[in-house]
Amino acid sequence: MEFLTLDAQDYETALKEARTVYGTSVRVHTRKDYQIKKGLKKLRRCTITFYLVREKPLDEETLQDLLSSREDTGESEDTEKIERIERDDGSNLIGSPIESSEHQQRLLKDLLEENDFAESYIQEAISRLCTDRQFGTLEELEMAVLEYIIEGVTINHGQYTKPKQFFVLLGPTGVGKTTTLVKMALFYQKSLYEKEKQKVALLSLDSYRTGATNQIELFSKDFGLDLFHAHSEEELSELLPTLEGYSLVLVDTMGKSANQGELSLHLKSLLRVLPQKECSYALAVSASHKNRDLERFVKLFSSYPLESMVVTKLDETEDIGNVLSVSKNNDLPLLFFTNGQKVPENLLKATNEAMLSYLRGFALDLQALSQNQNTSNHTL
Ligand SMILES: Nc1nc2c(ncn2[C@@H]2O[C@H](COP(=O)(O)OP(=O)(O)O)[C@@H](O)[C@H]2O)c(=O)[nH]1
Ligand SMILES: [Mg+2]
Repeated sequence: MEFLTLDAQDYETALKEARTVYGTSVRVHTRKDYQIKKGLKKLRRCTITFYLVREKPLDEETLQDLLSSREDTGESEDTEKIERIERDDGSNLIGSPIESSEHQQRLLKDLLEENDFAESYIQEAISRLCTDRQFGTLEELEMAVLEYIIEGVTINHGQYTKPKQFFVLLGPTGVGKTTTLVKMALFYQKSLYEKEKQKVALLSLDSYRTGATNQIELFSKDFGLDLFHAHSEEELSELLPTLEGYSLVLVDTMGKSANQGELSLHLKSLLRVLPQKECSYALAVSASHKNRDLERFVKLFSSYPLESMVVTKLDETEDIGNVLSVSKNNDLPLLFFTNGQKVPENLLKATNEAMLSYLRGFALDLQALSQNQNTSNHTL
């Protein structure tokens, strides 16, 4: 079998160029992502090695051929990223052909299920991607799935660069609101207000008088953050002139039990004291919650004008499909991810790159693909 190589600015371009010349018979064997220096800049490049097939499924012998020829090259896994997966249907190469529409539906369903996407999400994806469409290879199918996933997610970019003055984080008790707000305060102070010190403040609204304010006090002391407390409308009204002096006030809320925050009329009337036009409401949920629980929390807090979703505890789960399904289903843009208890380290902007890093089961090299995403939105 003859192998051909092609070099381009990125993987997608290389594949497109190969297909322009050879059509759909192109099957990628390996890819190599690397960087070259051009002046002060570093430019990404990608070389693909591919072969051509007749438009019929590869037989077992050809597959073996392919695998052994790859072993013959003796190249190390470090320099060549080999696209190989182990699937129980026997296809084990990214270029493996897809034989039938049932086959492609099964591959799509398996892939989305493996990532814990909701059943309704999977059904919609199948009808959107598979109706009247037959993918030639696993790679084509996976690229379409990735596109579908990424298109379905919105990110609240404005909140990173031009946040409203008050950011109110709602959500069930124990989900990580307080910890996340401290991380966010440090993120904003560093990224937006580094030169003008003390422009970010924390405001703790302990409407239940739970006494759970110790933790936030310790954090603010440790990190030199300004912290304010209010238990009543009067206290909050009195604080407003002082809070006006801050560019960003991150508002911590708390309830007595997982579901009570949103039921608190007291919290609601407290929040009404804030200038509503300057308030951005977000819901904190844990990535380890089941899809059904996530939907329930979105409903419970739906009386607030939620603008975004903060997803905590990504370190405690391997899947992100549940969160992406809920975000899409409720048109709720993503804002931040947290992936551990460490303050301020374990906070990520909800970029496509971060999202891709949590997807699994793909034969495609998602890490390399995510490097091609817009680097201006890099994780922190
Ligand atoms: N593993 C993990 N734990 C977290 C994360 N964020 C917060 N926590 C922990 O979750 C617990 C509850 O956090 P807290 O901020 O008090 O939640 P709140 O009740 O919503 O304010 C604490 O032990 C935090 O350290 C995270 O991203 N990963
Ligand atoms: Mg708390």
